Formats: sequence, C-alpha cells, structure tokens
Amino acid sequence: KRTIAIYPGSFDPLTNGHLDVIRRAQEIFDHVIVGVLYNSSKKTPLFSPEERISIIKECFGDPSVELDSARIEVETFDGLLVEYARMKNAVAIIRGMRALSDFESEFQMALMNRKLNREVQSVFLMTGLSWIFTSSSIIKEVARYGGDISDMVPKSVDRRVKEKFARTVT
Ligand code: COD
Repeated sequence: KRTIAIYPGSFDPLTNGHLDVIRRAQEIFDHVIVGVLYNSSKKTPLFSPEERISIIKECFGDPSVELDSARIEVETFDGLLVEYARMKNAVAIIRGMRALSDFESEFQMALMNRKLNREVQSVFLMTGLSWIFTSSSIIKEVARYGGDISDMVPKSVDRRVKEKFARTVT
C-alpha cells in the first residue's frame, strides 16, 4: 500500500526550508502532496494560490533541487486541512519545525487536527541548520527593500519575488 503524506502550508513563497522538509518527507513516504492552503491569520499574500503552485512546480522541475518529482503533487485546497487529508487518503500531515517559537502554534494545530480526524498523524520534521531562520515572511520583508535572498530560496523564487516587487510600488 502506498503511503501518502500531505505537506500543507501557505508557501508564499516556497523557500529552501520548505524544500528541505519535502526532501526529508520523500525519504519516509511514497507520495507527498504539497497543499497550498489558506491560513486565515495571514493577511494579504504576495502571490495568489495559482502563482504559488506554478512557482512550486517550476522548482520541482529543476534537477538541482533534487526531488523525485514523479512522487510529488502540488495543488490548492480551500477548506479544513483534515478534510483534505481524508479526501486524499493521507496517513500523515507533515509540518516543519524551526525554533522553539514554532512549537506552541504547531502543538495547538496538531491537537485540533487530531480531534477533528483521528486517522491522520501529524509528523514533525526538524529544519536543516542552514534554514533555521528562513521564513517566507522574512524573505518578503528583505526582498521588498532590495536585500539579497538568493541563498534562502530556489533560483526561480528569487526571480519571481524580484519581478513582483519591481511591479509593486512600495
Ligand atoms: N525550515 C523548516 N520548516 C519550515 C521552514 C524552515 N525554514 N519554513 C517554514 N517551515 C514549515 C512551517 O513550520 C510549516 O510547517 C510549513 O513549513 C509551511 O509553512 P508556511 O508558513 O508556508 O505555512 P503555514 O504555517 O501558514 O500553514 C498553515 C496552514 C495553511 C496549513 C493552516 O492555516 C491550515 O491548515 N489551513 C487550512 C484550514 C484549517 O484546517 N485550519 C485549522 C487548523 S487547526
């Protein structure tokens, strides 16, 4: 039986930290579904869900990213994560952990998800040391003011973020 895991997130935009989590998830599960979901606590995204998906797909196609793209799917879902997991027959929800600050909200989310759906387990993968301070929000903040983010994101994300801010008057 194929084991399916969902890696849900905002991915606004994808970072090397996210890619690191996906690589680790591929070592455990047969199939990884990267789900671009809506986080109601995050206002005004930089990229639309469609743009985020096309960015992720573009990165997966790049051989230097070293992912087995045949075993990954990317899609968006508007609704409860646990419903999405049920629909996809996923056995696990993957989340990445950085510093201690991630713990509280992740713990809360995992317990709520367990209450809503007992058939799916939350699995936490620790970040690689290089990505401990990498987050989509810090990347956007740095890029908005012209800072260099090239060592924290895949090449195509660096380009797409630059394009976006070139068009946005700040
Ligand atoms: N290293 C390792 N992991 C990382 C890194 C890094 N540098 N950066 C981010 N991550 C991890 C995050 O910890 C997270 O686990 C994942 O990658 C995705 O991160 P984000 O920031 O893109 O996504 P979030 O945290 O905004 O995603 C939240 C969801 C969209 C999954 C959540 O809001 C949700 O489930 N929404 C659907 C509605 C729902 O079911 N809500 C009830 C939840 S209890």
